Amino acid sequence: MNNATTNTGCPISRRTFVQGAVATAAAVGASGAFGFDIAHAEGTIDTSKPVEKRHTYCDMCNQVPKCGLTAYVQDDKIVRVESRTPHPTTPLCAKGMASIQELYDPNRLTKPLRRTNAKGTGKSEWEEITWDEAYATIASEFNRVKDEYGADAVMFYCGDPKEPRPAIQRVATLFGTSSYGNESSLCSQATQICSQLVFGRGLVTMGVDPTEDTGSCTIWTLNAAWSQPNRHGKFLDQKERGCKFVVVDPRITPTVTGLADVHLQLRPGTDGALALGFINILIRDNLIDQEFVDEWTHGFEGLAELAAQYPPEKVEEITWVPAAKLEEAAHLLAENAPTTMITSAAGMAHSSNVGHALRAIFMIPALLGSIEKKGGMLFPAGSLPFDTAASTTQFRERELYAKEKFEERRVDREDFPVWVSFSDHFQTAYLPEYVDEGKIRAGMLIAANAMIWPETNRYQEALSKLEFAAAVDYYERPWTHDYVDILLPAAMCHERMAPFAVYGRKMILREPCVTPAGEAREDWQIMLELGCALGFEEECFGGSVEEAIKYILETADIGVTLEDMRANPDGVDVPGPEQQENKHTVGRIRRDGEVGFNTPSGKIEFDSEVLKNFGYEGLPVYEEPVHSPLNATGEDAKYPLVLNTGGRVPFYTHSKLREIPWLNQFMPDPIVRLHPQDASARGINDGDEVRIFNWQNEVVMKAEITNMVLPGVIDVFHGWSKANINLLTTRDFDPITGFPPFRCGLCEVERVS
Ligand SMILES: Nc1nc2c(c(=O)[nH]1)N[C@H]1C(S)=C(S)[C@@H](COP(=O)(O)OP(=O)(O)OC[C@H]3O[C@@H](n4cnc5c(=O)[nH]c(N)nc54)[C@H](O)[C@@H]3O)O[C@H]1N2
Ligand SMILES: Nc1nc2c(c(=O)[nH]1)N[C@H]1C(S)=C(S)[C@@H](COP(=O)(O)OP(=O)(O)OC[C@H]3O[C@@H](n4cnc5c(=O)[nH]c(N)nc54)[C@H](O)[C@@H]3O)O[C@H]1N2
Ligand SMILES: [Mo]
Repeated sequence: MNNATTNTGCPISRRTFVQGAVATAAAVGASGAFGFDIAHAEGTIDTSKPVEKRHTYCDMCNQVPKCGLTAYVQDDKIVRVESRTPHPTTPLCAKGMASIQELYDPNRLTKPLRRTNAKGTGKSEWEEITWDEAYATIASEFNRVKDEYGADAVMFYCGDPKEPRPAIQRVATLFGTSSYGNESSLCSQATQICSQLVFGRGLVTMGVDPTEDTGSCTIWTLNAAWSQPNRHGKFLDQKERGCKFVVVDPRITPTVTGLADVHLQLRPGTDGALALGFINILIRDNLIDQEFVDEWTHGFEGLAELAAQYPPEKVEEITWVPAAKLEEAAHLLAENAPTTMITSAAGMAHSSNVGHALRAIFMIPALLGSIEKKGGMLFPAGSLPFDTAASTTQFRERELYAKEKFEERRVDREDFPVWVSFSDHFQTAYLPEYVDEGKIRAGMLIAANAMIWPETNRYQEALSKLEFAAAVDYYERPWTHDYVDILLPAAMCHERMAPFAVYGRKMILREPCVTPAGEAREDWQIMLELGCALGFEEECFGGSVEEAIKYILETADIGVTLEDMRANPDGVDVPGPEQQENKHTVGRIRRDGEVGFNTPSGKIEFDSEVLKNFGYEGLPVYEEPVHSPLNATGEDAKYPLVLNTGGRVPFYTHSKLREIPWLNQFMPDPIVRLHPQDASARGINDGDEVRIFNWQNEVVMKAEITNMVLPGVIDVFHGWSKANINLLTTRDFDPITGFPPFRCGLCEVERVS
């Protein structure tokens, strides 16, 4: 199928635009014109009493833009929230504004609970217990499993929330287990690994946003308008200044309509072929920076041979992107080199061939000589010594991890050796297998959600088979907590201190704005107290979060103390080195101080020596998604629609926030977006109930008919407990990264009569 005629000028459906606009209006109303009205909370601002303004940062989207939030506090209660200004990331989106409704939701967990009926046998029943009882039970179960099977049989796991992670990793390492995992197993780590393979350095530490020097920016997946709104604002500023944008996305999103000079609307999962198409044109038309390529890259001849097999016409057949559009995009990038940069995100990483596809994408700016150039892809120099959740390697006990050779014992060693080389947390893809093989027998699940894995039922089964599991969350989530023995209440962002925030070279302390609800405690406190119960009283600072932060500041060794941060609530600026171009030419990129890049060849690797060493193909070969509509045979031929899942919506984060009145009004029910052609071929009208099914399972949702999606592709948001689309996604993991193909499965849709 060729969509040259169908994807031109189709506006996004009016309904979708209106939804976004209303979400914004509600957020403004929440703090502005309509005053205070929290559906769940009691009270409004009592003007006869003093109101104190306190500051924190929001974590409603689990991410790390850490948008500034100002809380108005009366009698230890937050009565209003608004954006903190000035602040490095502002303003708050609709989710941040609505955070007050989650904070005061009467359904929040407020007491530690112990199960009184059998796991996974219907509705959970619980009894209240004290924190001391909870810690004592967890410690005794973990120590029992450790004594019988070794520490690695105890898993510590954290979901998408980043804030709790340093404390979890510290306690896991002190306890002695190499089985620490987190949701990066299907989020950002594929990008990190592919960037490491090509450049010898992870992309998070690279300047992945356009700057005022950038001539062209390719947004290869990423719908920041909905997934990171204040980052989108920065893209819009660059657009206004004159930066040109290419957007690669199968859907017509607000990011596309707001930014794209060229939109490449590809079939999901075909990014690798599209990237080779770019490379083909750049080489064919002599648009590459031959001098840079000769001096600083490795494997060019092989790459050129591979790309020669992907002329634009063939790429059109595979990807459905019109050849003329691909030509236009490739030339636009070349015209702006070396101030050409590419940014990417999870959207395209969810495919069974991401390990090669993402590498091919990263090779494009390298061919154009845009690496280590201002306005291109510049590795920052001299970053502060903190990770995304503001902790140091000393705090996370990385020395102990290395000294005790945890890496050699990791459960994922055999399955994902490349992953193991670049990640100090295990790839959770084969968790069900590890449980079945007896390698993992107990678990501590912080901010975990079983519904995020493909074939969710396999993971729920695995959790229920654990000899013992405890979870920490804001809410009881039956789809996960029906399989645990103990459930602990977590304090929300407005109620906690750790971690502080780091924005470039600015550090801002967080202090709790109010006392936590009921007996809820913040994740760091819970982990440190558990660490004490496990016998690490001194290493866990007697359970004190404040002492932990002092230790982090001490080990960062940058001369900033807790007192300094308290004295400067708007932030402490730490002076740093100037940005510098071409650092690879003066030995400032490689760890050993030699010139070049931190790869085995010392160069940017088109042909990966690391991959070849592990027996993989070194060049970025293209492979069709495991279940593809092209030449489908057998069972696959019965399911002609591409199943594209997980495209973010502005008002929900994964499975979260469905309970928030200010947010759930915009999408009260799960919807599936279908192109008008596919809908009419199946007699489906807008708003009809439809069955989405494949060989694995089925779910029921409402149809939304829209030109936002390509014909032949359907779009479904994940995280609905009443219609979990991950019952239909498959465990066909990418062999290099272990990532699942959330974005490119197969299915059929029919009307529920
Ligand atoms: N089909 C499909 N599946 C996907 C994706 C997709 O695109 N398509 N995307 C994948 C990606 S990129 C990701 S990151 C994952 C998301 O994976 P998860 O993070 O596992 O998803 P959430 O639904 O946000 O679940 C977080 C849970 O933690 C709780 N929680 C939130 N914040 C905190 C906190 O600070 N402390 C504690 N103790 N609890 C907290 C919430 O109440 C919720 O129950 O989903 C993945 N799954
Ligand atoms: N409101 C909200 N914000 C969030 C989240 C949330 O749940 N809700 N989740 C957070 C998390 S954990 C993450 S990882 C980020 C994700 O951030 P984004 O990557 O921006 O999120 P998505 O909307 O999942 O994907 C971006 C785009 O990728 C496109 N896409 C889908 N399949 C393909 C493909 O095969 N190839 C290409 N090139 N593009 C494809 C989709 O159409 C979508 O428009 O968002 C974060 N921000
Ligand atoms: Mo993610």
